[in-house]
Amino acid sequence: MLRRVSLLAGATLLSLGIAQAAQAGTLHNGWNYAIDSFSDGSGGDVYDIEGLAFKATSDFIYISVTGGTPLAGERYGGAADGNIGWGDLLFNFTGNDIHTASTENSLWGIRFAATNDSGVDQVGVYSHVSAQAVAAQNAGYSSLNQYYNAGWNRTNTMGDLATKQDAKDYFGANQALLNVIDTGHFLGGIEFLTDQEAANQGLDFAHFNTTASQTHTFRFDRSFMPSGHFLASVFLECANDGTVLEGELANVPEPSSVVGLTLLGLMFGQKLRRKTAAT
Ligand SMILES: [Ca+2]
Ligand SMILES: [Ca+2]
Ligand SMILES: [Ca+2]
Repeated sequence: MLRRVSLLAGATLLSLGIAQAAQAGTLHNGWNYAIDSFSDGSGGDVYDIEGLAFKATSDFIYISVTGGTPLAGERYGGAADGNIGWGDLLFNFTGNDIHTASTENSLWGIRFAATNDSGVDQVGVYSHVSAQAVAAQNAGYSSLNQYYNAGWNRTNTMGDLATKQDAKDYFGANQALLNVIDTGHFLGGIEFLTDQEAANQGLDFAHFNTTASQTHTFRFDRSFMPSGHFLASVFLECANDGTVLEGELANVPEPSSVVGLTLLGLMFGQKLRRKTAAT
């Protein structure tokens, strides 16, 4: 029994170590950042995304986006609903391009903007997601090629996707850009953090000299997402800007269970020693 407990505690500690080592991307203060070009927002600052950041603990996944677009979007007469705002965040753990993953309903999606044109009703986290493109009804770009041909290719135009070709391979060159959830399985809600609460969690976009007027930070239960390597993308509804973060979600155990197991191991050890001394 003692041996089994010690082995378990050892294995748990080992996976904790891996969790800390395996985060990809630009790390700062425990967050993984994808910093986007500050000058690739077609239509000006209000349509410019400056960064996407990610942090995982044993209990929560934290996400933050910064840019010029308010959470409730911007009024725009040319959009079917009179408003252009944030699309949904789409997580892809499959290693395939986003169209393939969408066709297979194997994306995860987060609707964080309550007034956008998402295909699902509730704000929250979804698994088994297929995605759809809503730029057409939001006076936007029909494809990545159209966006690039309009002159918006800059350094870091697609965050962690380094080259134009990488972006075309992932999103398709001439296909409509998938930027909101179409269908999915609702897992649960998200909780927004104030800027102060986000700073308390170590969020620090200013380290990368961002100057965007809006930062939207939220968290949700760690158990909603699997472990593994992922690409996460977010576009505005009009596809006037978008970015991609590459990251890794490791299997992180509850710290309380590690402490518990270690204590249990110590107790068993003491008991055994006492028994040995008595005989
Ligand atoms: Ca940008
Ligand atoms: Ca809209
Ligand atoms: Ca961009």
